[in-house]
Amino acid sequence: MGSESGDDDEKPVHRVRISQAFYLGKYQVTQAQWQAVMGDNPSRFKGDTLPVEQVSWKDVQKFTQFLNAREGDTKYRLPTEAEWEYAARAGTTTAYSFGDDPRQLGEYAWFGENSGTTTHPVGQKKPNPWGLYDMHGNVWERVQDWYGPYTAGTAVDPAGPSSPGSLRVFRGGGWPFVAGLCRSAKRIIDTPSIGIGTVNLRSQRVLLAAYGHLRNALSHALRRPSCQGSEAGLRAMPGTACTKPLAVKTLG
Ligand SMILES: [Ca+2]
Repeated sequence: MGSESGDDDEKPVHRVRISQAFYLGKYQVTQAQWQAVMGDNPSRFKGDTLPVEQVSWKDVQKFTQFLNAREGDTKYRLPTEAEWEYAARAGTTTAYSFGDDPRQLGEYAWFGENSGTTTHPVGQKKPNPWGLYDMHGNVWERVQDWYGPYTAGTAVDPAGPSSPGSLRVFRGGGWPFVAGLCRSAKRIIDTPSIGIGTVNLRSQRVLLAAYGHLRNALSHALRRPSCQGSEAGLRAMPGTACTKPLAVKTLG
């Protein structure tokens, strides 16, 4: 996890073990899905198949609470930052999941050079090696952790600072960003001042992780006329199973 050639807060590169299997949304949560669960749509750029944005970390907690309540379970949550990077890298150690050459980024991501200063429907660009879309662009993704420094040595299921902080972190590139800000290891700090006058920097997506049979659960939860055909399309990551832990996987 992390990058020695990246920014200071991406160091030190360290090994991470993700001990429990989990499912992750193949696509960003769309506005139709958000609307079906929450009954509102705060997004700046409107469209059923566009990723939802303008949602706070607390908004996302409510979203997952509602989903969990429907299922009578606790399986839905945001991924941790480590889980996010594990999924984004998909076994790679390069700057992007397709390699190190930013000239290829346009094949995989909507970012500053090709977005036309707007978000785009989910899943239009090439996925990463594990079939996850928009991991390098379109809109940012929220993670569950507080923002904090990395430490050396192997970490098992790291979940960020143990005590509450004041900052969250975004991952996963975005439509206004230059290529260097869309790398797998890049961390964007969510400070209260970032969003002022810079609406794009408030854009983020919801990418849910869950334990258990998320595909069926979320499909069931979102099966409404308003979002037919736009269910999350969740998939298990290769090598994972919902009933047993992952084999040891490492990053960086
Ligand atoms: Ca993204």
